[in-house]
Amino acid sequence: MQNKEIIDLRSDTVTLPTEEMLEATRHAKLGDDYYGEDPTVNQLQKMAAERMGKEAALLVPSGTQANLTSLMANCNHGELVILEAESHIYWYEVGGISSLAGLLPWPIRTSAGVYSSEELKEAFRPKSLSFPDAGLICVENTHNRHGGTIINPSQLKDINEISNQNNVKLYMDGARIFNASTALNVDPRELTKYVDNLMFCLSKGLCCPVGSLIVGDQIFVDKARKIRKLLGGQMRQAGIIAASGIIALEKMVDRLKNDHENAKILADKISKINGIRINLDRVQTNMVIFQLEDRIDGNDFLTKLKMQGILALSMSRNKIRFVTHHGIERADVEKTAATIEEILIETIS
Ligand code: TLP
Repeated sequence: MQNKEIIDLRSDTVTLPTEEMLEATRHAKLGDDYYGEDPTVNQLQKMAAERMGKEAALLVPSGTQANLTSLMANCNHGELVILEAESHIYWYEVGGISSLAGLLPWPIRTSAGVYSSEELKEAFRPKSLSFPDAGLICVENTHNRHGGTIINPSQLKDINEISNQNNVKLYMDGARIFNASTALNVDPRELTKYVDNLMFCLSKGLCCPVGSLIVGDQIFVDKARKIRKLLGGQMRQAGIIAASGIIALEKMVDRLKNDHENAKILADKISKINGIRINLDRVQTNMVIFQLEDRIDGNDFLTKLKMQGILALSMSRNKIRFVTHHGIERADVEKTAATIEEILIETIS
């Protein structure tokens, strides 16, 4: 049970499995997935591949492992990977891209998480004895540190053209791809058709306790399976994880629009509060990122918020993130906005 004393807006990763998920876990048919014999895992992987319009899928424990495995399956050691400067792979994955995968991250700074064609073309340097070969372009959809912003199909199409022209693959960290497709009101395949492969997470807005899926063509997924084993991610009766994943894909996607509505309401309310700077155009899915003016101490603000039972995440100095999810209702965002106003009136006066 979610602790309703606390309004936890730090992340959608704090969501708990639903009763239906727990029930499905209890009754899941199991087998040893090393031998490909867990029927529940097989069912989930098949569903995931279909939902994303690709040949095959592979269940891994976490989004971080999905990204690392995919980087290694897509690239040769020593190659260069073009990624966004605020991307999760670059910021939050302990540098596994270089320390474990042996790849050179080549970050491009963008304004909202999407490369323009010019920005991307410039990242490709001419072939030279001195330069490493480019192995991959990564995109993140939705983009976490840019505030849950969406890369739409036409932008993906442009990026895809440049990846083809340069003969490198295109990979999507689609941890929250269903937030993107729900907000755009399109089938996720409208987004995935432009990338070679991707991963998406079950353990965020979809409420599963564990799990991410790597999706792509059969050759890529077979390669990823071996790398998963290398990284210690081969599981056995993983049907106990997959059972929740099946419920997530069947039942938890449509409700993401509630989270998006709540995020918009929250953003709208706090945009009117003195001391806060927020770009409402960036509030496209379930995240609300805002900046506190310099005269306010961000840590002090978070402590006061916590004392009122509200948790948020610091993204950098005075930059705060709220994420709406299954455990957050309309009344919670209203209470949050009112509490922020009280704290800032007291702090500024
Ligand atoms: N993101 C977490 C934190 O690590 C910041 C969060 O609370 O948002 N890709 C993206 C775009 C992500 O946002 C995350 C998790 C991951 C990958 C990694 O997933 P996990 O946590 O399952 O390793």
